[in-house]
Amino acid sequence: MNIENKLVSTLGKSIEQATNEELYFSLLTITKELSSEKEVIKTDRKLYYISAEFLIGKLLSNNLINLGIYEEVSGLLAHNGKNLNDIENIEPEPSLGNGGLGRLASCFLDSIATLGLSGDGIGLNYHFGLFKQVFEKHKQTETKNTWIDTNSWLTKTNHTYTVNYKDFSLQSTLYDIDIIGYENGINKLHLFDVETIDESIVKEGIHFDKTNIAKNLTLFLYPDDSDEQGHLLRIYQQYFMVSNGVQYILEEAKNKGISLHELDKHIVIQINDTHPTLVIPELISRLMMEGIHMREAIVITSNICAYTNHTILAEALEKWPLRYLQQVVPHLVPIIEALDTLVYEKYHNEHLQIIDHSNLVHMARIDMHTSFSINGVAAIHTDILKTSELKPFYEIYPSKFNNKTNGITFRRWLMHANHELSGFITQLIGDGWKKNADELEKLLLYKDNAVVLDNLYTIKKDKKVQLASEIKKLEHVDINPESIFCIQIKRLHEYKRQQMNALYIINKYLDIKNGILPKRPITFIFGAKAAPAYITAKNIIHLLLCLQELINNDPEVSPYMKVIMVENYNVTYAEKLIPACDISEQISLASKEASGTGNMKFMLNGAITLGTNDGANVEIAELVGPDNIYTFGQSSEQVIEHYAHHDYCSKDYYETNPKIKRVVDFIIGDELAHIGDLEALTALFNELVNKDWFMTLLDLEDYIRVKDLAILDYEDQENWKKKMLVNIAKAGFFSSDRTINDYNQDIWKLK
Ligand code: 26V
Repeated sequence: MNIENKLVSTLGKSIEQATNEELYFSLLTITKELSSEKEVIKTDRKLYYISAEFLIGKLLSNNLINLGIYEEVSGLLAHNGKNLNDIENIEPEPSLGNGGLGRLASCFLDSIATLGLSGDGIGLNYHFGLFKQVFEKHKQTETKNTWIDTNSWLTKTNHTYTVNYKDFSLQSTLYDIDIIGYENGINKLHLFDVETIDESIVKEGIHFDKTNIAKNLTLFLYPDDSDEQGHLLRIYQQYFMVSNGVQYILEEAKNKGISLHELDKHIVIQINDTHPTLVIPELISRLMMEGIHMREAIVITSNICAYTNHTILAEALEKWPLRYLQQVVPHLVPIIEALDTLVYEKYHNEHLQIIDHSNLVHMARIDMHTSFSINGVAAIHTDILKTSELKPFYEIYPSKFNNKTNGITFRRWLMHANHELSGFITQLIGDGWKKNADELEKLLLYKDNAVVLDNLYTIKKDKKVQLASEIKKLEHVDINPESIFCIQIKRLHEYKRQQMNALYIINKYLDIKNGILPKRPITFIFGAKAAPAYITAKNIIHLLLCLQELINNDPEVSPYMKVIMVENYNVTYAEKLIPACDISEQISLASKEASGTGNMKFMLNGAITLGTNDGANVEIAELVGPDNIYTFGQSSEQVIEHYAHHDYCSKDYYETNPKIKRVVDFIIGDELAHIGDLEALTALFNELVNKDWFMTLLDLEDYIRVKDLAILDYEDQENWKKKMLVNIAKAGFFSSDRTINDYNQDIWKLK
């Protein structure tokens, strides 16, 4: 049956007569049906990618693209007076992730299936996801993000397992989402849930009774952990994920007739950061229940598990008090202790111990001792892991360490997010780049072709116009598509230094007030969620929203600059913001951003990076060359030295540099005090002047200098267009197909 007939028969009416909602649900049903007819991918070995986050984004368009029917469906709809974009608006976006780590996991699933590798995701089915961000009185508040309809991408399976905790057991339900490879077969994303979940216990905002595990387990991703109950709930969640995962994996292996003694020949488990670490003792424990001796179970598990590190921030490397584990999963404690004893017997070195002298269990250390691969996510990040953060481990396990520079799926971040650019590229160089991203380099042939360069610029302009209308609709702010769009979108964190961008904005505002006008208006766009308990991050959002109010309503200033912090930044918003960006803000304190992946998405869409020498920015700079990127700030070596010698003092910068003092003082000046909450602004001011752990003031002057330069260079349009082209042409390296190929060659060896 062709698609039109299928659609009409599912709708029970003509396409013309159907509402967008009816069309969305019919397309969902048909897409699920078509994917169920696809072959499940099989390779010699199978990968399980286990992760607390899968930030999948909306799936309709992507699935249509990967099924190869996007054009047909959008054409059919258009023919009947409907618009696929409007239909997509109906689809709710799940927030099953927080940021880069979760989005990376989703890009990986796309590439794994596209490359025809057998690899499933394992995670949790959070009913309200992370949270939905709502701005009230220039502050972030949180509410639940409902995304599960009766008809959704989830398919209930009949797999169910019992998960045993100390005092009770829970029964799981497994929901699957098909992961459709681009012009290939399918894999699965397995999301476990608990039958007894009770959505009605969420009262105000995101508050709920944290003690009732049977009712609350899968309500939220990263529930508040500012108290002991919150910590325990995280462990309950993590164990639920891994125990179900292991039971599923073992069931599948047994069904294939695999001997558990040889399990390591057939499967590999990639552990995405430390949240799934308990998969290690759980697998050992279950192998032992099957009659395998502990020593052998440890060896098999170590040969199966591989660990990816995504951060060097100490506070993000999980350490659980042993007594919490005793309270939640006492049966795993003897195994963790046994692993710890093995380390002690071999090394006698406290820096390597899994359980430290204050009885904290270092989750990453379990991963590193009991796996065959430890990887960082960008070249500089892996180097820092080896030479400083994880040095003692590198010394004992040098051959386990390897780098896998992150990547992004071009299906979502170019073909879907930017049909115009994607089509134009294909027109120029054919569509080989869709499967072999390196072919984008062919674009370099057009570096001096004025017509091509003009077309690129026109497409960028079109995307800016589209974004402006979206921002008008959603944020009720007018922005000028002729202005330069500087965009910083990512989780709110001090190390990412949104506050430094805010100080630049203050500087520009004061300049304009003093009659120093930019040649062309500038639009500063932000999108970011702050962890609900992270006060400084919330204060930075407050500052940005106050600046937005002040600047956009000042008739003297607003013709020259605007500030917009978009509400509830998510994948869908990113898909609209990224193609419209001129200057991509990647301004983390060097050494702190493991990789970044937004930087790659912007580059691919023809934005120019303004960044520090951090994470994947370093590799972007190597690829495009110094003329096609703006870098500034102190190096990671310098920053690491500052931390080692405790010699950075923000107050010195504040007191000795009048330019810096001027902008920092503005935070607590009258203008903002009229708009915002002086207490919150003062707290932020104090943080910057007296602490500034992530060294905002260290790089501020250089940031202002280089950003001003970039803004000036934008006026040399002919050159700017060339920079755009070079960035797109050199982005091929950042395809997640390349990353996954590397994982497969070096770690997974699936076929
Ligand atoms: C850690 C924790 C600790 C407990 C509280 C909740 C929570 C939430 C997330 C995390 C880990 C964050 C790690 C992360 O997202 N890292 C990002 O990974 C990206 C993909 O590799 C990388 O591009 C980013 O640079 C890195 O920040």
